[in-house]
Amino acid sequence: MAVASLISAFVGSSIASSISVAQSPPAAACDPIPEAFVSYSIEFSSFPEFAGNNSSPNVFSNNLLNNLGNLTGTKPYIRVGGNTQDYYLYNASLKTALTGIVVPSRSPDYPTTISIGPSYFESYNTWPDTKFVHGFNMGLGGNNSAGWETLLETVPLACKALGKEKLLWWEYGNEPDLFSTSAQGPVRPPSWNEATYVSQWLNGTRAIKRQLEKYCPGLTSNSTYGYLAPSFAGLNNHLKPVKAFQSGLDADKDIKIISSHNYIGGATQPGVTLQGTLMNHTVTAKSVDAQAQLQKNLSYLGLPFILGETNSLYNQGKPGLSNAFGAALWGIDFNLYCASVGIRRVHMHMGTNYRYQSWQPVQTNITTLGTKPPYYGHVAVAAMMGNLKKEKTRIANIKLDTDTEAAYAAYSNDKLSRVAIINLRQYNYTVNGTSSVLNPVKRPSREYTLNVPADCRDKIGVQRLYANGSDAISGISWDGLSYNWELDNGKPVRLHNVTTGEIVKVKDGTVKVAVLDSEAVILSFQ
Ligand SMILES: *[C@@H]1O[C@H](CO)[C@@H](O)[C@H](O)[C@H]1NC(C)=O
Ligand SMILES: *[C@@H]1O[C@H](CO)[C@@H](O)[C@H](O)[C@H]1NC(C)=O
Ligand SMILES: *[C@@H]1O[C@H](CO)[C@@H](O)[C@H](O)[C@H]1NC(C)=O
Ligand SMILES: *[C@@H]1O[C@H](CO)[C@@H](O)[C@H](O)[C@H]1NC(C)=O
Ligand SMILES: *[C@@H]1O[C@H](CO)[C@@H](O)[C@H](O)[C@H]1NC(C)=O
Ligand SMILES: *[C@@H]1O[C@H](CO)[C@@H](O)[C@H](O)[C@H]1NC(C)=O
Ligand SMILES: *[C@@H]1O[C@H](CO)[C@@H](O)[C@H](O)[C@H]1NC(C)=O
Ligand SMILES: *[C@@H]1O[C@H](CO)[C@@H](O)[C@H](O)[C@H]1NC(C)=O
Ligand SMILES: *[C@@H]1O[C@H](CO)[C@@H](O)[C@H](O)[C@H]1NC(C)=O
Ligand SMILES: *[C@@H]1O[C@H](CO)[C@@H](O)[C@H](O)[C@H]1NC(C)=O
Ligand SMILES: *[C@@H]1O[C@H](CO)[C@@H](O)[C@H](O)[C@H]1NC(C)=O
Ligand SMILES: CC(=O)N[C@H]1CO[C@H](CO)[C@@H](O)[C@@H]1O
Repeated sequence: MAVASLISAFVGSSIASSISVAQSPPAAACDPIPEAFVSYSIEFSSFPEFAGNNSSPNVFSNNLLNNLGNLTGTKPYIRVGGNTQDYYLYNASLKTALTGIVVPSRSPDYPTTISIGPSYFESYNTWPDTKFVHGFNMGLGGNNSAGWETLLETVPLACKALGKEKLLWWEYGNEPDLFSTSAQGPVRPPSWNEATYVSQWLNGTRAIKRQLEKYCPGLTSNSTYGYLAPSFAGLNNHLKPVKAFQSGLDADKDIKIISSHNYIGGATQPGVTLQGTLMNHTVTAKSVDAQAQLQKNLSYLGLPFILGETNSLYNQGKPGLSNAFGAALWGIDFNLYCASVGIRRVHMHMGTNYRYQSWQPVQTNITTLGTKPPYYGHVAVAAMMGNLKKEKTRIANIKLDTDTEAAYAAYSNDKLSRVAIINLRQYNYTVNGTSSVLNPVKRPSREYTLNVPADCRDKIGVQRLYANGSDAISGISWDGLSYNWELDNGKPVRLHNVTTGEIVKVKDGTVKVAVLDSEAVILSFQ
């Protein structure tokens, strides 16, 4: 068992803690983590900006995806969907990939009236070695004849663009549990329930299958045809996931993955703060534990369970929180905790100009083109996972006593390989909104003492995810590397002002490592 005891004692002004780490995976550890654990979900209407097209591929995005692929062995899987998945209509005469109308009262962040043209599907060509989930429109598909026409017309375009190589699975409908209550405008009457959802889902997916048989017959076998579902927004909305399955959602046995969506809270929800909501392991664990409960309730289906769309705060994130370094630290805790409870993959959601985005793919008059802090958290998660194609890796949470720190152990081929420590105590780099290293409060540091494997080297490598504070929105580095757009278009660049190659020495079977408030470290034992 990964029993961990934490003994805290004040040593001068810093706190020393000792963590005991089990040398082999806990008995209850989940199956090894499948490849592409670190994945993304991209808003349907933003996909052409993230990926570009045949004549103008978005190389910056591809570089960022490669960085993660180089760490874990597989580029992130991309789910193309989200709210706008249920708003688009197809227009064969449209010369551009997408046109949209933003109605601020419905949402200031994305269009709610959308046309896509044939060139939309070019965006599936720009990232080599990447697998996708394409989101079909159920919101309008099951609402009116134009929506139904769109469904029939987009199947051939999507299946030909993707083919066997690039297609992961399909999705029909985003968050249909909110179809009759959506704040962006309902697309179903109040009578909408699990039974009507299931009958319409079966009706739509059977039509997709018929189109595939006609236009992409190579994509209709059991190994190439299937869905993520039900992609509900929550566990307790108007429609419930367990009841949807009980009502026959998988009658055709074509659901390959159970997909659920998760947000920690809302961007405008009162009382949401960086320290109290995101940099708080108790809150993160509680949110993920509810998903793990759903996973357990649906385990009789024998299907993998993923978070097909997730991020910090719904409604595209809160400025100053979701786009700050503190959210990158939250992302490490969140992803590793998901891995530790057996969630098989996590798709972090993003769209152009979204506050919680990992990167902004194009320059707009709202958000600067560039790599954003949350991306750096995903790099740290990928580094903790290691190459998932080469090694069987399991992640275990190490229980600590306070909710402002978190620790995890990674076991590769059943051997302790790495430990991550995330110091979630908020340290502000700016004071009252004024950028300054003149913050009169010196940045505290905690010293952690860990036992190390008996056959371990006498020197342990330490990598740090660093920024000037939890409120920093730039100047982030992982192990001394920057992935910023302005340096080398998202490729890693070594910074000369950040220490790297740090080593701690083993003494009496233990190592000590200091972790600043608002910093994360990974120790590598092998
Ligand atoms: C489709 O796009 C063409 C070209 O932009 C436009 O003229 C036409 O009005 C559009 N049709 C619909 C139904 O929006
Ligand atoms: C491809 O992308 C470029 C840059 O955004 C754009 O100017 C061009 O119109 C796009 N081509 C098509 C066919 O949509
Ligand atoms: C059900 O499928 C039929 C075609 O088979 C289609 O005309 C109808 O619009 C679909 N209804 C819904 C609600 O999906
Ligand atoms: C279609 O959507 C409208 C709202 O835009 C809703 O009032 C109506 O009930 C929906 N119709 C069906 C058949 O779901
Ligand atoms: C269909 O494929 C799934 C994996 O996608 C597999 O678990 C299942 O056994 C297959 N079913 C049949 C009937 O081959
Ligand atoms: C973390 O969240 C828990 C549960 O909401 C709360 O009791 C605790 O005070 C929070 N801790 C911090 C440091 O905000
Ligand atoms: C799962 O089942 C437990 C026990 O019946 C129940 O308390 C919980 O609400 C369920 N959760 C979900 C999301 O279905
Ligand atoms: C920002 O850009 C959008 C189109 O991309 C445009 O509609 C809007 O007017 C611009 N706003 C300002 C303040 O320039
Ligand atoms: C950091 O800044 C936030 C937001 O301005 C503030 O609520 C918090 O008290 C500050 N924390 C510290 C430790 O100064
Ligand atoms: C920040 O603002 C608070 C309240 O407005 C004030 O008491 C404090 O002195 C300010 N701190 C600095 C360093 O300016
Ligand atoms: C290192 O330099 C980069 C710019 O090249 C800057 O953004 C970052 O804040 C610096 N980091 C430190 C720790 O000073
Ligand atoms: C597995 C993977 O994605 N590897 C990539 C690592 O990065 C290089 C470019 O630097 C790619 O060519 C590889 O495909």
